[in-house]
Order: sequence, then C-alpha cells, then structure tokens
Amino acid sequence: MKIYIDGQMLDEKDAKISVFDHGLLYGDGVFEGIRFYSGRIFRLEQHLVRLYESARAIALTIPMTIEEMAEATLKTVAANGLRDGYIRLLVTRGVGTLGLDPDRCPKASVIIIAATIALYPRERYEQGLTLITCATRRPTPASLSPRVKSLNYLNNIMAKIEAKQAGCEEAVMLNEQGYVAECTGDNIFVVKGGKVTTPPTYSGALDGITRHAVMELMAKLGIECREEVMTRHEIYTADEVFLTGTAAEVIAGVSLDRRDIGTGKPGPITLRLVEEFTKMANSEGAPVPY
Ligand code: PXG
Repeated sequence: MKIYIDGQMLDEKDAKISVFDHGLLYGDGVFEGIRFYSGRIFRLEQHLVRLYESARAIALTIPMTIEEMAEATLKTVAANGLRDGYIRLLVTRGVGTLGLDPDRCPKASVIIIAATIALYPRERYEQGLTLITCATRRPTPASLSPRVKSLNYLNNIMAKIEAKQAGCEEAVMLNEQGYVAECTGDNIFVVKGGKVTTPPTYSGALDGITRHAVMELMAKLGIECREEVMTRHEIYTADEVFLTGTAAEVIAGVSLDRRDIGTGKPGPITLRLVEEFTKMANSEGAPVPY
C-alpha cells in the first residue's frame, strides 16, 4: 500500500508520523472519509470543501490549495491501483512541542490513505441494524461545533462502545436537549406514511455528504423529505428508519431499544434508496488518473 504524507508517496512500512504531532498528542486536526466507486471518487469536491471548512473553524492552515488536495487524493488512489474503496484523509496540526499551543506547530501535515473498508457484513444490508439510544450525548455547539469533523472522535467511540455492550450495532445519539442528532458515524432518517424526515444540522448532526446525496435522490424520485427536530418517539413509531454515511452507505435501522421499527425489517423506501444510491455512486465522481 502506498500512503501519501506531505507530498511523498510512501510504502506502508515507512508511512510514519512523529510522536510530537499534535494530531496524536491532542487529537488536534481534521479528517474526511471518502469513497470511490468504479474508478471515480464520489463527491470529492464536497468532501474537500467540508475538510477546509473544518480546518478553518479550528484555525488550522492546510498547506496546500483545495485543487492540490484533490490532485493528491486522486494520485493516491491511482498509486494503489484501486477501483473501489475508501480514502481516509487527515490534516494534523503537525509536529510541535509538549504543550497545547498550536503556534508551536509550524506546519500542518497531510496524510492520505486509500484502502478498502467493509463496515458491516453483507447480511446486515439485507436485515438492517439494531440500534440503541446511548447515554453519551452529541457535544453541544457551546463546546466544539459538531459540524467540525475533528480528529477527536472519543464521544462517538464511547457511543459505539455502548451500542456494542448492549448487543446492538449502532447508537442513536441525542443532543443535550434530548432531541435526536444522529448515529456514531451516520445520519439518521425516519419514514412515516411515505414521508421522510431527518434532524437538521442544528440538532447536532454532521452535514453528511451521503445525507445530501440521498436527499437529492429523494427529490428526484418524488419522495418528500424534510428536516425536522425529532425525539425518539418519531423513531419508535416510524414505518422505516435508515442511516446514511460514507462508510455505511445507506442501511436500514430495524429496531431501537429492542422495539421493532415498523415490521422489524428493512422497508420499501429504504431498499429503493439503497438501490438508487448504488446506481448514483457508480455513475458519477472525479475520475482517477490511473
Ligand atoms: N455523522 C458523523 C458523526 C460522521 O462522522 C457521518 C455522520 C456521515 O457523513 P458522510 O459525509 O460520510 O455521509 C459521519 C461520517 C465510520 C466512520 O467508521 C464514519 C465517519 C468518520 C469516521 C468513521 O463509519 N464519518
């Protein structure tokens, strides 16, 4: 595997970062997870815009332009000869001293990994995921905005641990007020009476790229979708629930807190969107220069 670090394409065994990198010492940095399908990177520009916005929000200067970043990302995929897979792109604050001060880190580091990912086994896409509500809340925007895709994912990891300890696959995370925000690495959608709702970003949801793509698909298919503040009640009483995320793609949620959602099986709107998303993902994107 070839990994991009700060302008160099390195073998996996040589792809190392300093123990003084503030990305490691403090989780000081931002990242993206991006998929590519059939030799094209899906929504590359949207991912990079979000990356640069996350960086801007934490006052981190990325030492290359967005165009240079796009080129480096495409080249990393090409160098690995992969046609379908997953990119992890990180920008860390860089090497600094043992102290919080980011001004002691003269240059941010850029790391690009192109690999493959399988979050869930195939049968989960047919049977759906079991969900629990976790006690860990989405952080309030009064601390770090939940819109920043930062290298500190401990909150989400704590939520994932809760889900797994409860014997479930995913956790529904509420915000401080108790409204539904999202899952640990996915946005959430609820279907009722043929209409779809999803929490707005101000409920604590990340502005997901897959969320946007699926909303576009629904508009095209004539399925009404609205952003609405919601509680767990809407999930308990839904006909269908589905999650969207780069890694998970589109996947059904079939129970919450051991209560079946609808029939307890993936519903027709979810299955239709899974199918349409696969088509969309395989028919657009920035071509990789192999
Ligand atoms: N919410 C959160 C908190 C996320 O981290 C999404 C929603 C979905 O957004 P996109 O743009 O990917 O549609 C994410 C995505 C994983 C994993 O293993 C997922 C994410 C990051 C790291 C790992 O599922 N981010």
